[in-house]
Amino acid sequence: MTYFTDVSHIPFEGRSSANPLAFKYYDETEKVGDKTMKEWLRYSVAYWHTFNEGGADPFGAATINHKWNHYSGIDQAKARAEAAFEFIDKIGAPFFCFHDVDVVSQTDSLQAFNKELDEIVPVLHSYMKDTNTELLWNTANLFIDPRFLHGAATSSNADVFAYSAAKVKKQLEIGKELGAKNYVFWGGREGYESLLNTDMGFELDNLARFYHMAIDYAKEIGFEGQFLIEPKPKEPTKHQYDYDVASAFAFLQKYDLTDHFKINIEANHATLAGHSFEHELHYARANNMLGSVDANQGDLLLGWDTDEFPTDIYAATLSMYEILKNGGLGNGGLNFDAKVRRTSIDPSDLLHGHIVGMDTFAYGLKVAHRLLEDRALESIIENRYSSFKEGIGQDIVTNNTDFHKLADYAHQTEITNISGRQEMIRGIINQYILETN
Ligand code: XUL
Ligand code: CO
Repeated sequence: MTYFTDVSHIPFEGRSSANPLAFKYYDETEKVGDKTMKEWLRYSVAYWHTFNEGGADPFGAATINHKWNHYSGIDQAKARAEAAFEFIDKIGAPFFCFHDVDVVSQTDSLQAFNKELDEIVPVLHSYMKDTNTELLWNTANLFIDPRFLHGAATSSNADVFAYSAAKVKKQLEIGKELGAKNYVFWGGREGYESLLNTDMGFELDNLARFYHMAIDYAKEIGFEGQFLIEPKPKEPTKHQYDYDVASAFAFLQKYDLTDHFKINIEANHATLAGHSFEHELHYARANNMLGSVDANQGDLLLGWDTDEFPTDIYAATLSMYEILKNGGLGNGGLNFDAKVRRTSIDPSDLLHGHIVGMDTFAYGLKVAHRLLEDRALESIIENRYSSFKEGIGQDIVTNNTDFHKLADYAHQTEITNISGRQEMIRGIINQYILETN
C-alpha cells in the first residue's frame, strides 16, 4: 500500500522554488568544505513521533489517525514498518531511530514481546537494505510500562532492575543485527519524585552497575555501536539524574565510564534545563563527549517538552557551528526527535515537518561553515584571550609561575581590559545569516 500519495520523492529545487514538497537548501550532494551535506548532517527519522504519534496531549485525546495505524498485533507492526520506510525513502534521510515499543506493541509478557520483535526485525532489516537506510540508534523504552513506576535501573525494586536489563539485552542484540551506530540511554524514570523516600547515592551506584553490565554484554556479543546518554532535567520524573551534559559527564567520570559513553543532546531538553542548545553542545565538545543530537525545538512559553520540528535558523547556525568545530558527529547524527502539532493531521504534514527541519539545519550548516572559514568569530575570540600569548599569560598556561610570582606581578601592574564586542558579533552573525547562498 502507498501512504504518502502526494510525491514519489522530495527533490531539491533550490531557494526560488515555490513547491512546498521540495527542499530549498538541503541538497544532499552539495559539498560544504570537505564533506557533502548528507555526510555532515546525517539526518535521522524518529519512528515514535513520525509513525506512532497520535497528537494526544495532557488535556486531549489523539487527533491524528493515519491509515497505517488501523491494525493490531503483528499486522500493526508490519503496516507501520511499510509506511515508515516509504516515508524514509521519500524524504531521503539516511538513518532512522526507534524504541522497542515503537516497532511492536507493548505486551505484558517479555517472552511474547521478544517473539514479536523477532518477527519484525527481519522485516525492518529487509526494508533497510531496499531503501539504503541505516539505524542511527535503537533503545529499550524503560519508562512507559507501569513496572517502571519507581524507575528502571534506579528502581528500588531489584526485580525491575533485572527486567530492565532483559529489555536492554534484547535491544543490544537487535542493534548488533541491524548494525546500529549507537545505543541510547534516556532515563525518563531514572530520578526521583521525592527525596524523602530516596537513597540517591545507592540509585546512582546501581545505574553505574547497569551501564557496566551493558558494556560487558555489548563486548561479549560484538555490538560495536557507541553508547550514548541523553540528558533531560525533568519530565516525566521531577528530577532526572542525567539532568544536563555537565551532570551526565560528572556521573560518567565518577563511575569510570567516559571511555564508553558520549552524550546525545536534545535541544528541547537543553531548554528545560535552563541552557541554550549551543551551551550543551559546547560543553560536550569541550570535554570530547559530543556524540549525537536530537534535533528539535521547544516553546519558551510552555514549560514542557513540545518536541517541535526545528525551524529557528539562528539556533541551527549556532549548533552547526559547534558540530563543525567538533569535526562532525562521528557515529552520531541529527535525529528529528520532533512531532507535528496535533492540528497537523495529514500524512503530508510529516513530510513538511521534516522538510523544514532538514532545510533549517542545511542552511545553518552553510552559514556556520562560512563563519568558520572566514574566522569571523574565531579571530575575535583569539584576540580576547591574547593576553595569554606572551608575558605573564604565557607563564600561566605553560605552568611556569606560582602565587608568589603572580602576586609580585599584580602589585606592579595596572590592569586594562578590552571590549567583549557582543553587539558587533551579533551584527556579524546576522550578516552571515542573511548573505549566505
Ligand atoms: C524524551 C526523549 C526520548 C529519547 C529516547 O524526551 O527525548 O524520546 O530521545 O528515549
Ligand atoms: Co530525545
